[in-house]
Amino acid sequence: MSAPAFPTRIFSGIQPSGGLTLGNYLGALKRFVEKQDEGIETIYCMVDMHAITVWQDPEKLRQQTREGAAAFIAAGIDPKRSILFNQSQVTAHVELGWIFNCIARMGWMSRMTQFKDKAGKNSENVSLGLFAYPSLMAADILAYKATHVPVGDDQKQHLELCRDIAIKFNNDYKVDFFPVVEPVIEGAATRVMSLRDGTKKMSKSDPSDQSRINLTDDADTIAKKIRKAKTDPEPLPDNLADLKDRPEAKNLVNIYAALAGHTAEQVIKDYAGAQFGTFKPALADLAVAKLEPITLEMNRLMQDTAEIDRILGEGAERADTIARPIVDQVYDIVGMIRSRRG
Ligand code: AQP
Repeated sequence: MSAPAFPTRIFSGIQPSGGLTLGNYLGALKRFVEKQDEGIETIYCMVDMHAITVWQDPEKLRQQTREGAAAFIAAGIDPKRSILFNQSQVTAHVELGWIFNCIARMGWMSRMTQFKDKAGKNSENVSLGLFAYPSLMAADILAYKATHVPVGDDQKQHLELCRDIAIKFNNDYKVDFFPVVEPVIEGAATRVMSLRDGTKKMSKSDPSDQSRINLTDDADTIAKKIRKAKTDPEPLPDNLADLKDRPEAKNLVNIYAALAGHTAEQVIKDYAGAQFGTFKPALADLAVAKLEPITLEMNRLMQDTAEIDRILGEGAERADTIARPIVDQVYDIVGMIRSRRG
C-alpha cells in the first residue's frame, strides 16, 4: 500500500474573544482531547489574531488567552503530546493568510454566514479583518498541511472555504501542495444552543451571561443557570422526533447526552415522561460533576501565568518548525525572491 499523500494531522483553534463556554467545550475542546488520546498528531491554538477582528481590550485579551490555554490543559491537552500555542507567536499564519487573501474570491467571502451574522446591519463599519477571517483560518490549518479539523457545526462553511482555497491554489499553480481538509464534526452536541433561546448558538460574546455556561462558572452558578434555562411546560417525550419543535428542550437533552457520553436517543429513553423539574437537577448534577474538576484545575493553573506563557512559547517554537518550511515553499511556488541572508 502506498503512503497517503498527506499524513493525518489535526489542527484546530479557539478564539480568546471571551471566556470559553460549554459550547466550546462540547463542540471543540472535549473532542480535541479525544483526538490527542487516539495518538494522532494534534496542533491546537488560541487564535488571538482572529479575536482582534472585533475590539478586544489588550489586558483582557492576554488574560483570556492564558485562561483559554489553561482550559485546554485542564480539559486534558498534554502540551508534550499536542502542540499548544497562541497564533500570533507563529508569523507563518498571517503570511500565508495574506497569500490566501489573494486566492480567495470576494464572492466566496461574501457568502459567509458568520460574517453576515456578526456584521449584522453594520457591515460598513466592521473591520476588514472580520471579512477576511475565513482566509486566515484556512492559513492556520494549511500552514501545517493539516488534514482533519475538529470543529463545531458553525464552522462547517469556513472549512468548505478552506477546501476551495486549497483546490484553487493547487490548480492555479499546478501543484499538489495543499491537502483538501476534512471537517470532523461529531458527537451529540455539535451546536450547543443558548440557554435563553434555543434557536441561537451558545456564544462567549453573547451579551447575556445567563445564555451560557462558562468554564469558569462555579458549581452553584452552573446549577442556577440550568435551573433558569428557558424550557416549555411539556414533559420530555419518548422519542427524538417529538423534540423537533422544542428547541430549548432538545438543547438540554443534547447537552446531557454529550456530557454523559451517551446518544440523545438513550437520554430520551431514560427520561421519557419526565418533567423539567426532574430533568434539570439531573442535568445540573452531571454538568457540575464533569465541569467542576476542569474549573478547579484551570484556577490552579492560572496561579502561575509565567508557566502558561512558557508552555505557549515552547508550543510556538514547535509549531514554527513545521509551518516555516511549508510557508517558505509557498513563497517559492508563487514566485517571490527569497535572497535575504540570515
Ligand atoms: N455553541 C457551540 N456549540 C458547539 N461548538 C461550538 N463552538 C463554538 N460555539 C459552539 C466551537 O468552538 C470552537 C471555537 O470557536 P471560536 O472561539 O473560534 O469561535 P466561535 O465559533 O465564533 O465561538 P463563539 O463562542 O461564538 O465565539 P464568539 O462569541 O467570539 O464569536 C469552534 O470549533 C466552534 O465550532
